[in-house]
Amino acid sequence: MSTIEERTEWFLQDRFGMFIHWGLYAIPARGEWVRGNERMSFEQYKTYFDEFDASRYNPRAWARAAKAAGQKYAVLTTKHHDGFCLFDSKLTDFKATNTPAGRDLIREYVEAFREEGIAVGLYYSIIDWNHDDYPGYGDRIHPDRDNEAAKNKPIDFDRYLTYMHGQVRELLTNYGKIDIMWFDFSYDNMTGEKWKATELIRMIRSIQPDIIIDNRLGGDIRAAEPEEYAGDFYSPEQIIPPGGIVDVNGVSVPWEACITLNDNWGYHSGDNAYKSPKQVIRTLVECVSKNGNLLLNVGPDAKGEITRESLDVLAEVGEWLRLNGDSIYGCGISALAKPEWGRYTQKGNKLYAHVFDRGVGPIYFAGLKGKIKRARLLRDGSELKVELPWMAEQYSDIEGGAFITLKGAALPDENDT
Ligand code: FHN
Repeated sequence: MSTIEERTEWFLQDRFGMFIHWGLYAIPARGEWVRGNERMSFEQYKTYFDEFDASRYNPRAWARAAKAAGQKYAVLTTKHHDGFCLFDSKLTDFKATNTPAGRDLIREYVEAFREEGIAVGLYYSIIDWNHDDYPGYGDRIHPDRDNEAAKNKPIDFDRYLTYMHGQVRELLTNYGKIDIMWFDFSYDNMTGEKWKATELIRMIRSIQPDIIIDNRLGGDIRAAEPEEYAGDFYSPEQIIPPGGIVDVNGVSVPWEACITLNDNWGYHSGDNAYKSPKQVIRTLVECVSKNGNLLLNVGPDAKGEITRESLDVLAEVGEWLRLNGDSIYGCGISALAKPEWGRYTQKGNKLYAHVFDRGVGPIYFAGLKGKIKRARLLRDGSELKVELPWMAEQYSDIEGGAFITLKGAALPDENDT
């Protein structure tokens, strides 16, 4: 069997992906937790099932938007906590092929993104409010079990696990090569073997040996001997871990920060808090400067369209990456201390300087005296005169990430001035 390093090599090269949360919840347009938060009964929620027509769903347009944004992989929700399946599962009737949409939305997604050369990931919620044998948890009990009688309804959790494992098998058998399996999420004592996670992981790897899997079945990828189900990458959410993520030996582990483009995962009609292109670029640079990936989320509307606001931000980020992508793809952490004015990313002996907070006067490069072979502005390839330790005045702002070729791969000594 391949190692985590072998399986994640392409993933750590690609660095930037598109997360997509889409489903029935886009109709009420109050986020993907709307059924749970508002304790909707099945009957209430089924009204959305009966009208879901995906009439403007065009996954090729989604794939082109991701490509234009410089995103090299994507992860789409196949089933969220509400239990609604975007794929033609033989194990349930609560699926897109039984709605007015009448289509296997996952098949179309996989085909469209592959045709655009984008790696495909599938998100699958191990929480399922729609399944009679799923217990719900904590104060987020199963929406249908909000009353005393329902709360004490007998369930057969093993029957739920047979269903859950069966659907994962369907997803990894029926749609060709899948690059990422993105589970969501373990909690409290519902973790690890409570999901029969070892059995599940072994089944997955027997069907798709090269697939990479996130860490949300439980276990700890940072442990000296991680559980078999601990996955291949860590998935911090709405946060960039301050020092990146390392194992007990201080060695970086693969990680990916999943972050919303506005404030919601699923479509929310009142949410206009979109991050600016510059904020997204800085977030991406920060992730890569700490050896991490960024999975940036969009929530398409009830008809299947990514919002105009999202598309505009993605397009501008893509233009920056068109000019500066060498400082992101295949790059990672530098041994140099973080400079006051921004961040470094590095690939071999190429150091990339991202200036975020330029003070007055020239830019100071601590520790690089006598270490630089040449310096260029990525945006236009122009030469940067570097009278070390100062960078000449003409260097401007983040849109022009610079690269500096270090003499040999030797990194400067910390005490160099
Ligand atoms: O509850 C979900 C939430 O709706 C969303 O899917 C995020 C994305 O990572 N995961 C869970 C919250 O951690």
